[in-house]
Amino acid sequence: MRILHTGDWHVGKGIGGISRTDEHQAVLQEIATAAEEQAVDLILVAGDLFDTASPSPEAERIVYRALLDLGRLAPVVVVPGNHDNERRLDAVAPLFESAGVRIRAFVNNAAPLEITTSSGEQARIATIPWLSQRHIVKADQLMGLQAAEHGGIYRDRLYRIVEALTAGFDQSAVNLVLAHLTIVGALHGGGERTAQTIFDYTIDAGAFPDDAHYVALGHLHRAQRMPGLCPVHYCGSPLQLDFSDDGSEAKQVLVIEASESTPATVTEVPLSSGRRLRTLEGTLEWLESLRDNTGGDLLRVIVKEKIRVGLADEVRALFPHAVKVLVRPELQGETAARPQRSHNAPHELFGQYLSERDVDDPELVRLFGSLYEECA
Ligand SMILES: [Mn+2]
Repeated sequence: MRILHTGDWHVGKGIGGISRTDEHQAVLQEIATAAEEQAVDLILVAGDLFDTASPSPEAERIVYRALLDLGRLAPVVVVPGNHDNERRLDAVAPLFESAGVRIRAFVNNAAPLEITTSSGEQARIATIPWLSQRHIVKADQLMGLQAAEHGGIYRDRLYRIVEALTAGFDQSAVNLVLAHLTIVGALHGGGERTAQTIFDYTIDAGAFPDDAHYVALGHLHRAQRMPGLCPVHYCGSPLQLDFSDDGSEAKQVLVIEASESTPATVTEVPLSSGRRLRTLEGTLEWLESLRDNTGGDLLRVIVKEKIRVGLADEVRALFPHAVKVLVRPELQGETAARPQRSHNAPHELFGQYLSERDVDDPELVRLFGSLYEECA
């Protein structure tokens, strides 16, 4: 059985006010092409299809189109991520069912999904959508598990849910887990919500049993294998979503080959539709030397110059497609202890302010002086 693992699409996410709709459409098309070329029997989508809980109609159109395209190639199984609105996905689940797409929005019983592929092989899939602290107790109760009486923490509960969902794994099927969660020790790729990847919300990769053929994870945007008793993989996001993703890791989907009696082999299939997100940093002279070298990249430009009025505009003129221009960001937004200022005249205060910010612009000082004269 060949299985395609993707997730963390984040459709609807732009960057610095620039839409990435075209890239999302292209990369989802590329994923469908990969699924077709690899002749996969099953497709797993590991959450964060959307970037927000109330996506635009455009984002919905792109995601629904992609799911329908994938559903024509092989059975598709979807769990919501922390960015998705699970109730909204649950609402359209019956419509997608008829198109070969199973959306498993909630943990509401201990039965894994059983799918017979077109080649007649059996897949058994334990599905675990993103479970917030708020919802995990409810999921626990719905499954009839013995909730810890007091102070049971997220990790313990999630552990028990994994245990219950995988209890039926045996030799009669390819046993899979599809989940949106954080594993202890996993590396961020960029663009994740920090509040939802903190320590309390993590579980150990060892929670997944050795009779699982493969664990398909979403949530972290960097593709990586986690050490566990069975193959546990994040597929990563298909686009670089944030400048904190330095682009050093290739974007990809994973294709898994497994049978009831053989362990999984995992192959990376690279994706190339996304534009590269790059950070350029240096003096104006250095940046000028790079201006014809940036292709279609989405740029963050960090300028290392003494600050003066119009500097950022000069840089924007050099790089009309720059998403962000930051002039000496290390000097911005500082709230450290400030010097005593209460007895200084306005022009002295302004002078102090400029020198703290490493601004060297006599014209600005002159302008301040004349404006102050006018108002005083
Ligand atoms: Mn995500």
